Amino acid sequence: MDADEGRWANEIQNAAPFPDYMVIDGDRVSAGPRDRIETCDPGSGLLLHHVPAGTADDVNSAVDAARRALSGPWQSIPPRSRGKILWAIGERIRGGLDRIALIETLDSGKPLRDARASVERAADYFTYYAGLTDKLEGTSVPLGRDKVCFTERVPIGVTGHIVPWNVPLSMVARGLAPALACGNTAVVKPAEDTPFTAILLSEICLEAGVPPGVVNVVTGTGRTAGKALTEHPDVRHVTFTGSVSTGKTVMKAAAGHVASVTLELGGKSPHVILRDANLDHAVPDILNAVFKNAGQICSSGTRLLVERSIQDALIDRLTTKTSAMRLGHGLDNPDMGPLISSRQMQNVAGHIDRAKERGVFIVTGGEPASVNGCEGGFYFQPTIAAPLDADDELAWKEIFGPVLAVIPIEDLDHAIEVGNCTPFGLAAGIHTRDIAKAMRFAREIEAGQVYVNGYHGAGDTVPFGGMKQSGIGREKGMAGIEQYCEIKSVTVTIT
Ligand code: TXE
Repeated sequence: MDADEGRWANEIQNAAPFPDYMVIDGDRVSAGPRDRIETCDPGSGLLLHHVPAGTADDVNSAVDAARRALSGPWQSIPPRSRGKILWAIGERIRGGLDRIALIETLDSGKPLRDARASVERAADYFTYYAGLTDKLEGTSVPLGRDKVCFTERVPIGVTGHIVPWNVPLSMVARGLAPALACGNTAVVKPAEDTPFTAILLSEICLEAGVPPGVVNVVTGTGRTAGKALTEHPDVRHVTFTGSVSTGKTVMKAAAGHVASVTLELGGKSPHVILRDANLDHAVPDILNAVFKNAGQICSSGTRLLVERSIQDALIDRLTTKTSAMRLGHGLDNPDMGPLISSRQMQNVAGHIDRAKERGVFIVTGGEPASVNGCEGGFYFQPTIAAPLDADDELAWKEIFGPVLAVIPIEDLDHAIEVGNCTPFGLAAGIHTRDIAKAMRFAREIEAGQVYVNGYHGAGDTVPFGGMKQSGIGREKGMAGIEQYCEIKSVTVTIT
């Protein structure tokens, strides 16, 4: 072991113990004779620890526990008290921020400052939805003198949450907090690569007063544990974030027992730069939109649609900044961290190699990167490909890595046409000083969220979700509640 490898081994040792169990009905369930799934630190490639490879039987136990908890003490806790428990979860997450963020960085590779921000975001989801528990009111419907009709919002029941690896804790919290606020119970299946913070969160829930069985975590593969969860007839709603193809599988499985779904899938979001844009402001925003989390964000601004007259100047400025970006281990707070796994690195490299074979010009980057002291890590250079035809594969396929595809456009109409020409409809951004153009873009672009002069400009209180193949349903904000309640009407005839 060389000195640098020794440093990362020490960091991992200091962060231990990692939670290596599932949480079912409030109990820790360790691997025992089951297979285990190993997870590693993407920054160094070193083994972190392992978790149980949960089976269909584990999922059955967790769903049974969640079903019992639904009709148990959870239901008799008044809404305001439920809100206090959610608030306490948020506070406990904040109290554990240093350790949770450290584990999130080691497990996902993201820079520590981003891990800290996403742990805070997770806490914010709980405090936001804590305030809603006693405001989930119904309506009354006028049916005439001899009838009284009212509606109430009731929980759906057991909810399944299948979570990806790119923003692990915050994505669990994004679904779990509104699900609990509405009085549901939950079974969470974290991603194979990043299981630890979901387990920590389930224990925080117990400490904050959530009764056993309300929040269960089954670790394991998508093929086994994920599949069993989506096919379970007692799971009434599935919240899934991940790839389009797995999303379709999840939707089919849920259809088997007519469960509802929230799907947050892929994207290839257009970021339009018109010639009147303030480039001093746009350049850092473009880079943040595409390279944050090493490009592993579904809503990243990966397609840069640039008005032709400013294309060369803008590419020069982006290239200078991009080639100076510092890659490194997440604990060193670099400009950009590693990709999640060698599999993801090979995916990204494959896209770029095929593009090069087609003759696509890579302005900067385009290769796996070697980072001093992190030789085992999964780093890829921040990459710009320009200029691209809108129908080149690199310009419309999701890559989920640090790759910016630059496509020249003639004017706003052309930008809208090119912007809408993918199967996705997740996010879109525009930089312009012309408010009329910005508003027309916002109206005509097919995207669940539009950012004007500041990508990723919203937050956890703003509804988030996709159009077209980017998904179904909305998470975050008030809209996030809708997925987790049923509306029941009661009509009384006055006799
Ligand atoms: O995703 P999967 P993967 C995209 C991104 C990435 C690609 C592949 O383009 O390159 O997906 O990543 C669980 N039934 N996104 O393979 O397969 C799995 O265990 C039930 C976009 O990681 O979608 C994990 O917990 N569950 C994205 C989760 O689904 C199943 C975030 C996601 O895995 C399952 C991540 C099954 N049959 C990747 N198969 C975003 N929208 O933010 C797998 N899973």
